[in-house]
Amino acid sequence: MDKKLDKNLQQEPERAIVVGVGLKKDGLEEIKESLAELQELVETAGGAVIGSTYQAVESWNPAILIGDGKLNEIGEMIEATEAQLVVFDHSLSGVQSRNIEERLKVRVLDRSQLILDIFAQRAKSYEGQLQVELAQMLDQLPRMVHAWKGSLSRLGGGIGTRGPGETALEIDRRRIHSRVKVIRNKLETVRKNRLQHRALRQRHEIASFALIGYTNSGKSTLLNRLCHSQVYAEDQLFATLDPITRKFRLPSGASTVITDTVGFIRKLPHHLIEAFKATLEESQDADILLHVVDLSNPQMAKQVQIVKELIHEFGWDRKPIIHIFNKCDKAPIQRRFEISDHPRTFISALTGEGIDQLTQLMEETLDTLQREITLFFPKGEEQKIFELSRTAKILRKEEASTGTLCVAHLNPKLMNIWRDYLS
Ligand SMILES: Nc1nc2c(ncn2[C@@H]2O[C@H](COP(=O)(O)OP(=O)(O)OP(=O)(O)O)[C@@H](O)[C@H]2O)c(=O)[nH]1
Ligand SMILES: [Mg+2]
Repeated sequence: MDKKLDKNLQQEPERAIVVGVGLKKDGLEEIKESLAELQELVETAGGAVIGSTYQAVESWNPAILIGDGKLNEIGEMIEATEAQLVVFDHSLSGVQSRNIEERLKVRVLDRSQLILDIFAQRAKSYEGQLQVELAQMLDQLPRMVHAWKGSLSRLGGGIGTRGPGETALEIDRRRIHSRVKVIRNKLETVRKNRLQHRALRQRHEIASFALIGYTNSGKSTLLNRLCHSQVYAEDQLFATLDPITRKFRLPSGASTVITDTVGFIRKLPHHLIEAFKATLEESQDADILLHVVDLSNPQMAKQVQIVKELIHEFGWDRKPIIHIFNKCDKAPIQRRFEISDHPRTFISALTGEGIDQLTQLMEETLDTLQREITLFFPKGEEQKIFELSRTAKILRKEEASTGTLCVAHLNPKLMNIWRDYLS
């Protein structure tokens, strides 16, 4: 399957060398796994990986991140392979990228910049594009500060060296700051619109699920399977960027919605998380999270851990989570025994295996969610209140001239049954 983006199909892919780097104390395994993923990211961005190397360091080198010898070795690789780009699997400060670029004489990127580049290519919606631009600006700002400090120390500072550099930098920084402000304002407007839509949905008390999980785990494929939709699902990282919501009917007939959103990845740039807050809010509002895991991926355990850490960071721990182990069709059966998460289900979004059990589990989990709901029974229909009291707990009743207001504990299934009376 072609992993490149349409835009790059016509062009010669950029020739890249990827460099894994980590601290010795974290172990080589982590460096290698993350590097394999970086390679996929480069391919997703439209590049061709023609060389790869890694180093475990005792501590970070503030000037060039890695060891001097390693950098020379990369220089030799570039000569031998005619690489045009070197991508580091760790964030680089402004000083570090500039020093490395000077030494290697090719373009240098770090993992964050690469992910941002993919996002920039993927963003289709107005909001998505604004979010990516914001992330890029936020990513650039600290690099500029460091580059400036670095250049001062390199020049030895002093009279005559500071003025122009500082002014140029200050102008650039001010320009970025004001652009950041403009984008934030625009995003706020989009967000308000979105909130209005959501409020409407909540007024109708439609229960909602959010698909979350590591990138490429099969979230969009599952959405398509459940909702008979045809959203973009591909064997590439970050196929989905903009959140998509589709209607979904539970086996009992209750109407719900499912939202699919951007996938997670290790070392996700923090600016991206901040910029994508609005998108992530869609998941934040869901009643139940559907954590989709690629059971067939050799790095499954690590991927689950990353997603759990992010769930914690976003404060979603208190939401009910269904763990969905996907790609059963191609995972070795014994992998199922490595799992301890509950509630869980094993499926294949591709073949449809286990989908009935999943929808059953979604229904059962929703049933456990009770909410305080206000219903209104017009004059003449008060006998319905007795009917309601047989299946739901009525908390309060208030008589008015036109009918009776009732506050009751309802689960989504009951909400659906009583939808005509929801006030
Ligand atoms: N064999 C197999 N492949 C699957 C299954 N589910 C999804 N895939 C494949 O996995 C790849 C990724 O699927 P997506 O649905 O795009 O994954 P995603 O989680 O939405 O990915 P992002 O949007 O990139 O975060 C596609 O090539 C799917 O065809 C499955 O159950 N079995
Ligand atoms: Mg997707």
